[in-house]
Amino acid sequence: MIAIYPGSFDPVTLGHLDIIQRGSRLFAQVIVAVLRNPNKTPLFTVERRLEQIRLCTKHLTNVEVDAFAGLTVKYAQMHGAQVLLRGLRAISDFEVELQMAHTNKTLSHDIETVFLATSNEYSFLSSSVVKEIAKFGGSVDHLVPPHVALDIYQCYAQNHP
Ligand code: COD
Repeated sequence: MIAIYPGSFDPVTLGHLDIIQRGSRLFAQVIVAVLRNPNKTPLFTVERRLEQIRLCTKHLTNVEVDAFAGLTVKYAQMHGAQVLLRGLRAISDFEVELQMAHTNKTLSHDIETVFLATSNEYSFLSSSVVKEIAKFGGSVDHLVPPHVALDIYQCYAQNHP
């Protein structure tokens, strides 16, 4: 079975990576799909995010990393995927994720959303938390892969000389 793991990944965190690793054990192929979203101003370009994710997933032979625009279910259909993989942290995630899963179900009946519960140690972790900490000069070494931490420090050093 092919699963799409769609998201913003701005930037990819150890929480995302945990879902990717566990998903890769459950599905024949996992495609991590980064949304090109013209309505948001991200910290990293889509191309940089693709590189960041590729670097930390290169040991997972059944994981691919790609960018997409438009509807996730259309992208999933184009790739013959049957599953949308998502992570769940808290009740707040549940409301948003359930709405998204139901919406996607109305768009394509054949595609199922599968949720993986966050691992305990990452239950608080989000890309926004990482950016907030880094913005105020804190360390994010324990929250993202090392090469992503370097990118983040560089980015904020440039923004705040
Ligand atoms: N532990 C476990 N899971 C986590 C963690 C963590 N620490 N951190 C994040 N996650 C999970 C999130 O819950 C989510 O499931 C996934 O990882 C990706 O998270 P983000 O924040 O990088 O990405 P999102 O949630 O902003 O992605 C939203 C989409 C891009 C998937 C969505 O907007 C979308 O599908 N857009 C395309 C348009 C579309 O199809 N719309 C119709 C559906 S509403």
